[in-house]
Amino acid sequence: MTDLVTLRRDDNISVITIDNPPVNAFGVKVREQVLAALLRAADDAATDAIVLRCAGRTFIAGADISELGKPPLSPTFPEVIKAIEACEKPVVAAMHGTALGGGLEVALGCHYRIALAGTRLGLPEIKLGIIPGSGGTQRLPRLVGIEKALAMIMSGSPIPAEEAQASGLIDAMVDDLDAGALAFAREVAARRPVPRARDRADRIAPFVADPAALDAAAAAYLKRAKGLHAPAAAIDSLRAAITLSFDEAIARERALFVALRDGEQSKALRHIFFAERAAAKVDLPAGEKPRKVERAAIIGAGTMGSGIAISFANAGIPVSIIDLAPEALQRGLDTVAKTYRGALARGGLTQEQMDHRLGLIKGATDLAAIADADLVIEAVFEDMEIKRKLFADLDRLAKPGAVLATNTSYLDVNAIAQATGRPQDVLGLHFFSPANIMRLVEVVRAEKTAPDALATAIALTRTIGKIPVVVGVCHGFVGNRMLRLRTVEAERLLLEGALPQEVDRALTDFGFAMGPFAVSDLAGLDIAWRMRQAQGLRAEIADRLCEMERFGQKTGRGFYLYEAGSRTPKPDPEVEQLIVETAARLGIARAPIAAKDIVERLLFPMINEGTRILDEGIAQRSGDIDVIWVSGYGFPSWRGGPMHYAGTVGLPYIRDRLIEFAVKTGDARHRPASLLEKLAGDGKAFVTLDG
Ligand code: T1G
Repeated sequence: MTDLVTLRRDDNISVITIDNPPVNAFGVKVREQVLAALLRAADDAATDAIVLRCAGRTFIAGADISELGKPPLSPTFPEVIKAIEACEKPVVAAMHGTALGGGLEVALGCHYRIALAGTRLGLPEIKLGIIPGSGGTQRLPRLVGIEKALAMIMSGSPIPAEEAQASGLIDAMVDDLDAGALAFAREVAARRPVPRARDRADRIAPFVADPAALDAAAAAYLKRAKGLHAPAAAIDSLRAAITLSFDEAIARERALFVALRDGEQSKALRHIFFAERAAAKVDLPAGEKPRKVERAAIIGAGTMGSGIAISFANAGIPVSIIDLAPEALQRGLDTVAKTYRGALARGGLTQEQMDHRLGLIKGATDLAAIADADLVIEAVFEDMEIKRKLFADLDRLAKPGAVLATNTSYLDVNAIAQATGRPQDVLGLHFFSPANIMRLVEVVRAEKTAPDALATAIALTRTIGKIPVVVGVCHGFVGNRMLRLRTVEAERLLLEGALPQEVDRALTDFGFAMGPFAVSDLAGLDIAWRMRQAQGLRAEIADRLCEMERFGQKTGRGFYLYEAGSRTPKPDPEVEQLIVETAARLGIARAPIAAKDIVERLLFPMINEGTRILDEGIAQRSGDIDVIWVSGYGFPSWRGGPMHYAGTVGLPYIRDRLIEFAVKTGDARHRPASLLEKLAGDGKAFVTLDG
């Protein structure tokens, strides 16, 4: 036997150990060797019971996701699980770490399940656009009931071992996995027949008697499943559990799983899974390590600063919020406390956790308070002179080797770095608002940023639960630079014939959570207005709305109307009139625009800009751009981000449309980027550049 799976015997118990780092994914080689080990143990006269466990940091974390895009290889998951379940000797799954997806399905095929305290168990398939394809939708409800299974399968979120035990998913929790597993196996070694999940009927009985109850229970989940195929398939598969025989239901589950696995949505979501992980990679020169970060300091107690501070405290890292204005500091600290109280009220954390986290956040009104911080994040007003002056002060006050980060969303990080005598320690950490919730962070690598400073920023942002993506310096970095094109185009569409609600609807139907005009109203129109003024730019409609003091939700009027206390946008005839009059004044003949054309006008120019960003090396991979758009800008994850989506549309079509847009608008930026022309000509997709 090779080293992926080992079989040893401890007296009358055979122990099968999987050792396939990093997460013991159940790839074909592992499946082959587990099956062989199982058959040997089953045949071994000296063995009374079998333990299945894993070495390393976790029990099987599921299928090898990279195998899902390839033809299935034998022995398949269902074949191995069937063999385990059919074994006449008791098989005990001994779990630790994260037992996920196919990993949990293997455990469900075992006759008993025990877990180390701290283990998390779940079926996250839905997050990959698939359903559990190896019995999960059949065996789980037989152990925990339909309602609990529904919750686990539809959310994809793992549950802790305690909850798993309370719900009947596991038989015991242990503090020492090896000793506990052997003891448990000895206890059940003589029991016959072995208990098999497939034979259990008691937990699903209420729904077998009343199958319509499933639809009622499923309705709330399906409502949230906008655009996604997997949730409805999961319900179908659960319905099979209560209306078909076990074997028929297993076949139904497999068919549903295979159709999803081979579909575009799962492909897109798997792309995002790997792209998220790739985006956080930097090659460090040999021997270099990330610097230690034990304390952080945030400068600026605004919405951004307090949100960032909360993220640190949530991860258990002491953090100071510094604001020179005492009232501003107090407001920031109040925001933090209010956020925690809200979470407490919603049951998101305990009083003890809240007290602990609040205790990690200290306020100060003196910059000298950064002296002991290993990482300083500036989140003050977006103004180059203010930032340069601040960084000159940081240079004087910060301890040697501290990483100095700016949260600017547009400005030149090189120029900010030059205000210090230590540009190697300076980089950008572009958080998104609200910073305690949004997971994306653009980690901006400036010209002189040292590799270990960059690695520190990446490691740290991962520690606080964010998704870091490394980008280079340019105006607006990756996300906002692309967004700018969409914003300009959205305005043009108004003048050419669309209304704000039509533009927004086209994008929400595409899968975005919100359309561009609803987003502008939420963010406040005045911010972009001020920025346009600073750059000498004009937006006919948005500028006029600002002149009318229609700043969006905060003034109750923007592109839409908002009734008092409501966040629901309502179309406003006054805005329509403004649009019609402006178009007439500019000599533009308005005509209806189809939703498909709206989507293409908004997204193709962004894809074009994304291509330039790649060509300039501002983003390292097309997948990085996709991660930015999915995790920071609401691009539907099941479309895989703009660059992946471009591949599904076809680059030649996008090129041709861009040429039309350039002619129609007279905007030279819409001429296809040279790299886009090249890829379209060669019949290639962006991923081929990613290596
Ligand atoms: N397959 C392949 N590679 C995987 C993997 C997987 N299932 N899980 C993780 N990796 C790689 C990952 O790309 C990274 O690689 C490294 O492992 C560490 O991961 C039949 C079909 C387990 C909670 O969805 O949720 O079973 O970048 O950085 O933060 O019905 O990984 O280092 O080269 O994320 O400690 C269901 C996915 C599959 C679990 C660990 N399973 N994984 O988190 O490390 S579908 C999942 C995770 C399925 C069945 C169906 C997390 C983790 P690299 P990491 P982490």
